[in-house]
Amino acid sequence: MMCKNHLKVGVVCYPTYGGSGVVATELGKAMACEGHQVHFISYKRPARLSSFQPNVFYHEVTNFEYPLFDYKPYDTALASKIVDVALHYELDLLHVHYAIPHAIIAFIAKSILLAKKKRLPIITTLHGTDITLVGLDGSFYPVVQFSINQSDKVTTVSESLKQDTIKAFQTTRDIEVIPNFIDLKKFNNKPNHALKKSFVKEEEKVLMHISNFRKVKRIPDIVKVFNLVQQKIPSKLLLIGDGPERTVLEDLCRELHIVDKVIFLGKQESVEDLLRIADLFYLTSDHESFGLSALEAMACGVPVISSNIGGIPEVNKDGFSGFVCKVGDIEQMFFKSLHILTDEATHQQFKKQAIDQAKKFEKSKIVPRYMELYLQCIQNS
Ligand code: GMT
Repeated sequence: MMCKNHLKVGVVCYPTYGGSGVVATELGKAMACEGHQVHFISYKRPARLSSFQPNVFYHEVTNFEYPLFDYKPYDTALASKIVDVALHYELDLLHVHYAIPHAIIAFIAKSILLAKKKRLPIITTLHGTDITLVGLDGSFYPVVQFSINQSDKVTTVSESLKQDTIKAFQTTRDIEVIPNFIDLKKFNNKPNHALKKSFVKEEEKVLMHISNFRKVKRIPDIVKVFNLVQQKIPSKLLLIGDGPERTVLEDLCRELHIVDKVIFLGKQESVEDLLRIADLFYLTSDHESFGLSALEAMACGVPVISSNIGGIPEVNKDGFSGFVCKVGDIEQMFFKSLHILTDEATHQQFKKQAIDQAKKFEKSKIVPRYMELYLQCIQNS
């Protein structure tokens, strides 16, 4: 198996707007560029898999309608699809992203395949809330713990998430830290004055946040910081994405009388175009295993004001690519924003350093680490 030049890899991920799906898709596409055959298995075509690429296959998990099912048994359908794809395409391994429910479904599929005399090693990549939030809930905990221990290889996207996993799940598996990565050809600081002019006047700054607007992101903190900043520096806040917190945010903007200065852009495909027009990016979460959006901003030359939680300090270097502040400390975030924005030379220095920091996570440095792991996994199975 080791001397095979090209692997056949199955990838299970969430197709939705979110970091774990982005990492899974970009990794799969990078592997396909190297000539490996990559089979994505999900309930919807992943967001960043819209255009055709050779060696990339997509297998949709369809749900069986039956009046008895109040809850459609997606997990069973997913396991069956994995078994079918693994047998039909002779997969060498399966890489599942986000533990719930993918790791346990992978284990079930692997067991079924073993009964059919087919080996399928499993790599599970833990992305964050599958461990720090959802996985800790009693309704999932024993299954998550078991499925992590049953995976052939386990990776986390930061050292912080590795420590959280060991602490919370007392896992017996070795965990390898492989951080999120960035394509610096796609995410760069090429200016787009025309696009910037469509949002702000010449003298105005653009502050930005991108996420799925979940509570964990603490976006009201960003609005409150912006409210203070805009009283000192002419600026606008661009909020990109959508999710359960949207109405809370709209209400807050009305309450603070800043509706004309906060622009909600909804979900966007090419975030790199928008990031390039930003002067400062915010990621103020109270749980964050890595913070891919912060890395994307830094790669576009945008300094980051972030919280100090989870894996964020491994990405955003305090005083270099931006500032790392205490969760919920609006005043500190406000002062750090002013420090960067009020002096042009300081701003330019931070912009350059943000790119330097992002270079540490260049795709070409990180993707080969997954490849190495794939080969080890196949060799040991
Ligand atoms: O951050 C999100 O809301 C999406 C979430 C996901 O599971 O898709 O992202 C997680 O995985 C990303 C990719 O590894 C990380 O960069 C994010 O930090 C992590 N989110 C959290 O831990 C909250």
